[in-house]
Amino acid sequence: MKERIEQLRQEFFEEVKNCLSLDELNNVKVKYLGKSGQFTALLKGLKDLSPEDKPVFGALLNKAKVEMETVLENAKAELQSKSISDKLANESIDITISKNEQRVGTLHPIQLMQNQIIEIFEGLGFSVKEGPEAETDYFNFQALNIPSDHPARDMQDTFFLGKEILLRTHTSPNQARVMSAEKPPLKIVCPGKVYRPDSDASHSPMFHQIEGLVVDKHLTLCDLKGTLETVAKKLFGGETKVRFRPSYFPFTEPSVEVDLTCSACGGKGCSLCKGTGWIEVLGAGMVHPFVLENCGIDSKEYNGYAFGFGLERFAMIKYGIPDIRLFFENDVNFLKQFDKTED
Ligand code: 2NM
Repeated sequence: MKERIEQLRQEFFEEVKNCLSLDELNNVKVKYLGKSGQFTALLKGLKDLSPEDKPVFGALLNKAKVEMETVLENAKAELQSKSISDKLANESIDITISKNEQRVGTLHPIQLMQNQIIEIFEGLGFSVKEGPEAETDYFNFQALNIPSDHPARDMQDTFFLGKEILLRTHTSPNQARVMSAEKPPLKIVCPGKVYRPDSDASHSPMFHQIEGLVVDKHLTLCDLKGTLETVAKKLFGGETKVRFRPSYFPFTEPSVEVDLTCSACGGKGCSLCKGTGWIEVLGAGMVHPFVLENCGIDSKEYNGYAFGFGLERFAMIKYGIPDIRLFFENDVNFLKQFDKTED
């Protein structure tokens, strides 16, 4: 009996030592210590021993059992920690792999600016009218009272596509088209691309304008100023003030340059406004009676006001962009700054 206990014990230790996994270890446990295990059989045989032998072998069996269970527990703990460190070694995560990113395109900052401005004008009752970018000499110049010796009509200042056809230099020709086709009262804004052979940090050969036109009875410069002030406050903040300075355009009389209080310093004076507290942002005036008459509107019954501005200039002021060429370089790092979904 004693030899048998010792033999099983040795075999058990040997098998436990050779176990490479928790499953294998469990099999060994069942083989020796399970219900029908070999060591369990010895325990069951105790009852058949003589009363003298019982306590002797009982004590030996118990000692061996405690030992075997301890060895089993230790082996189990060892295999568990080995399985965790194996996992850590084999299942590394490659943090350099690029995520499967699907970038969605965004609206261009000029388009965002245009949408914002159009929404404000629509709220004031203006409707949006678009027209051709290749325009006739008549609508681009003649109808707008631009004389034949005006510098804009020079080859150097306009992209001519033919003798009578050119890339529009402003969006006003579209307003002349609307005035010629529809009856007053009119309240329209014309957004779109315009073209002038100019190129430096503040001029691009193609840029975007929005021009507004209201034709009705008894309009005054005050109506013009009120409209522009409302739009300026919505765009640049409620503190914004509007200032008119006398100017000249062939298609308006009187004509004004319009300044807004500088949105960067609030009118105190800074580098953006060159210390003046004001920024020139648009041109405007009362529509010249000749222009109304050219478009078939009776200038004794109706008058009008009009204004025009460049979207790039507005966006440069609003977002502090130093060079107009940034809008047209298609640099994703520049463009995505305006993408609200990236925030
Ligand atoms: C400006 C400045 C002043 C203007 C005039 C007209 C029209 F068609 F009614 F004659 N449209 N836009 C206008 C007037 C545009 O842009 C600087």
